[in-house]
Amino acid sequence: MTAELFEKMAQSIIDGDPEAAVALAGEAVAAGIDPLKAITEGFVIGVNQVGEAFACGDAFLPELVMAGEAMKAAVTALEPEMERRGSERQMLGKVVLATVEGDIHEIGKSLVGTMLSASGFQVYDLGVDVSAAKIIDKVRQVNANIVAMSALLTTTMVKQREVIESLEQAGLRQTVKVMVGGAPVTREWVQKIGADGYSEDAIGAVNVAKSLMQAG
Ligand code: B1M
Repeated sequence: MTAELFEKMAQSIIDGDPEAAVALAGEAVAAGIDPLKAITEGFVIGVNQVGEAFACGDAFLPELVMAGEAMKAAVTALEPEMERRGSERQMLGKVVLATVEGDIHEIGKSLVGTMLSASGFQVYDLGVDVSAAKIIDKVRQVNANIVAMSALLTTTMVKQREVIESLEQAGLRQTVKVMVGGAPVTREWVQKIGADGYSEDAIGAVNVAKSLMQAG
């Protein structure tokens, strides 16, 4: 039953059908299925399939766009339930979150933001294609504890390093922790750019953010 629902979820993304995706998200919530499980075991399977097809030339940009739209609609529909399930309500810390400059992939970044805020962090989500200057302004404005940056392209990962360098130049690097993520990001990259934390997924991002707060 759940397996069948997950298959339909993946198919709704492959079909690029936001209405179907939202309806299936609603079914999952009504059935008491963990929304994050619905995303990772249902919808993400579909978006990965479209991504793979795109990479080998079996799918084209319109399909990628439609899959992205359907994926975004599904995650948006599941957000209230993810927020509702977040049990810890105390304020754990302030996080400035963004997808780096030149990169418009927003779904994973937003999922990380939802999980962080459901877990008790105050999240300032600056959106996508965000410059280092904007990130620094926000860090100053809200006195952030953590800068969290997503990058989905090998060509935009370098912007994560640029933000770290800008934080250093602005004299803020000692006061703020930096965590990074996104499909091309690896542990080696994290070490190379001198970030403080990294996670492969949204749940892991919450654990990393918590441990960075404890590290002081
Ligand atoms: Co793009 N795209 N895309 N795309 N796209 C990828 C990333 C790609 C791998 C597809 C492929 O070729 N197989 C490829 C990148 C290749 C590379 O650089 N190595 C690619 C490309 C090439 C492009 C364009 C250049 C295509 C073109 O125009 N020719 C273009 C670039 C535009 C730009 O940014 N300047 C482009 C555009 C798009 C769309 C706009 C059409 C759309 C995005 C829509 C949107 O976001 N609103 C899109 C999509 C949908 C994808 C794929 C298919 C799916 C991405 C996604 O949403 N995944 C993607 C292939 C793939 O990843 N399978 C692909 C689901 C999401 C939940 O996962 O974002 O990985 P993800 O986030 C995860 C983790 O990475 C992690 O947690 C999340 C949840 O588990 N995570 C963090 C993410 N951020 C984190 C931060 C953290 C911690 C964890 O701490 C701070």
